[in-house]
Amino acid sequence: MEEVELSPPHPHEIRIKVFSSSLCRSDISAWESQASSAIFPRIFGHEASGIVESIGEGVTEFREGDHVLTVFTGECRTCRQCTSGKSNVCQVLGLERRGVMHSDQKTRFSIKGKPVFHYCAVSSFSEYTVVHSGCAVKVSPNAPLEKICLLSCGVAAGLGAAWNVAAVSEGSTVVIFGLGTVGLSVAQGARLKGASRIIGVDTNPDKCEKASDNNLCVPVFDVILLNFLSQVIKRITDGGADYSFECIGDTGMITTALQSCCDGWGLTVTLGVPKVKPEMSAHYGLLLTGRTLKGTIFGGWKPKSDLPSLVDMYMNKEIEVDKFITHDLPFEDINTAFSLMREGKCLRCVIHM
Ligand code: COD
Ligand code: ZN
Repeated sequence: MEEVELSPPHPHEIRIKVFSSSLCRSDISAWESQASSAIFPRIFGHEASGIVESIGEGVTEFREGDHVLTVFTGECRTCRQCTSGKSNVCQVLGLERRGVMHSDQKTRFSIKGKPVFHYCAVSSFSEYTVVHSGCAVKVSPNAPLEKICLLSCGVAAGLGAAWNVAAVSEGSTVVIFGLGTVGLSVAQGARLKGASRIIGVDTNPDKCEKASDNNLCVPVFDVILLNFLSQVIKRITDGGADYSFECIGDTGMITTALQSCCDGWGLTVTLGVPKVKPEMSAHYGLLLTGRTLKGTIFGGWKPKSDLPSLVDMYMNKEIEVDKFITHDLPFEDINTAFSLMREGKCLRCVIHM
């Protein structure tokens, strides 16, 4: 824990009093990944809710006191991607990887004049943060901020992968690799679209148990099956699933996911952010026989356009969020959240500022 200085919001930025921020696997992956070693010190956290504390010049859509969700991949609403109707990968405010603000490539945090870098343009493991106004979205003031923070990344990413990216159809078979919050949210999305069979694979028996307790999928504990995983899945799904999802963050599993779906129309969606080895390989025959591999960030949702309605769906009890919260922790115990996730003992830890 350190005292950090935070500048007022620059033009088109807002300063947010963070209310709650849940820990997502990619906070840990980015911390441990070799690729980001140059961007320290930095403040992680990107799955958060808060209240607007002040607004910069030119900001018209937010007012002090507005309830917001942060958005780790922004939406400018004017670039080629945003206006295409086909993509949520904004060219202006998309995923920020260098730890600086989109507008001037500088940081708003500092310690004794030395820059402290941002993460994914959000940095919510802090009492206050400054974000571009395109990297936050106003939500209903009636929604509980300590729950809906999960919609700012994990739960929405999983639901969107099933609904927007795969468009899971009624009666279909689905295999999900990795039963963390992201994988279980894919399962929830698939179930709501009427998938007839949802098989979940995880190496951690506790995660399998949580998945079956929540009645989200039929779990398979993959250590037992080791190298035969895709063969076993092919057998139990009559030649392969209609859809498979990689929610582990292991590029090696993309091959297994492709092998586990069927010839002709099998679709593999990969959501994981890998910690090591970003390259992937697969036999070309898997694609020649009609499979498709799709990647997605944030489940294809356009955050500003789509998140308010996901919050409303939660308020109307059409989607579940609460069951993914296994721990609530005060900010001073944030390191416990990191340990719990590293040890595979939690789904989401919500950290309260
Ligand atoms: N086989 C099966 N399961 C495995 C294996 C394996 N070889 N290795 C690990 N697992 C399991 C773990 O036991 C764990 O249960 C699960 O995989 C991963 O879950 P969590 O809880 O660690 O992680 P999540 O659910 O928070 O996130 C996982 C992703 C890997 C998908 C992560 O990259 C992510 O958060 N993506 C979010 C989507 C996105 O767009 N992110 C961009 C910035 S956040
Ligand atoms: Zn995340």
